[in-house]
Amino acid sequence: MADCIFCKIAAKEIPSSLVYEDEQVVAFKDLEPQAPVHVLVIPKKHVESVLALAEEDKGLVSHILVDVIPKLAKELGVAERGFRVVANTGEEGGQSVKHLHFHLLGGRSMQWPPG
Ligand code: DGP
Repeated sequence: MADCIFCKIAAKEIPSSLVYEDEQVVAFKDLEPQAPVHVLVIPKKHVESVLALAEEDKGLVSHILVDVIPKLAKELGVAERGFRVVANTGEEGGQSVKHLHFHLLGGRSMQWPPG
């Protein structure tokens, strides 16, 4: 989608620190890391948010949550101690980039409730 920064990252039109890529997904380091490990996992296809997911995206979401995030958590060394997966959605959810993304955060103790 034109003017979507994450579409441009997925298309390699703007640089990022890529940590993973396959046909459906890319993962890259967050520009403003909030934890020692802070990676964003995004679909290559433009989907605005969790709310915009459709029936046809079930396989994509399951690929991200079942295959990609656990694999990355292990590779990045946070699987054993624990980590957090966050999909900020909409204005009050704190979503600033309108392209679906899953934050994978780890390497420190997380607090609850979130801010
Ligand atoms: P959210 O607030 O949930 O929409 O998270 C968006 C995240 O995206 C935020 O943590 C900062 C990150 N981000 C924004 N622009 C860029 C960029 O151009 N490159 C990278 N690597 N991260 C970005």
